[in-house]
Amino acid sequence: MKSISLPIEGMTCAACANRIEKGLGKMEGVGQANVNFALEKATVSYDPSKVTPQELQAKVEDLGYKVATER
Ligand code: 9UX
Repeated sequence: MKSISLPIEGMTCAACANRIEKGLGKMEGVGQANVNFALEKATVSYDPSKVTPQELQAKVEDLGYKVATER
């Protein structure tokens, strides 16, 4: 498992963080997904043979938020 930190933009209430956690957590190859609303940051452990950082980012965007940097 690798771990990545993604800066998230566009979360306007704490439930947003939960939505992202659930969405990422359901993905194939994702272990733990933690989203900190105050820090606007997602920390995700994932299996790089099953899922890529690009796919994690795409998921966040599907949910209606943005990842602040390209990865
Ligand atoms: Mo709060 Mo976030 O009502 O998508 S959950 S704004």
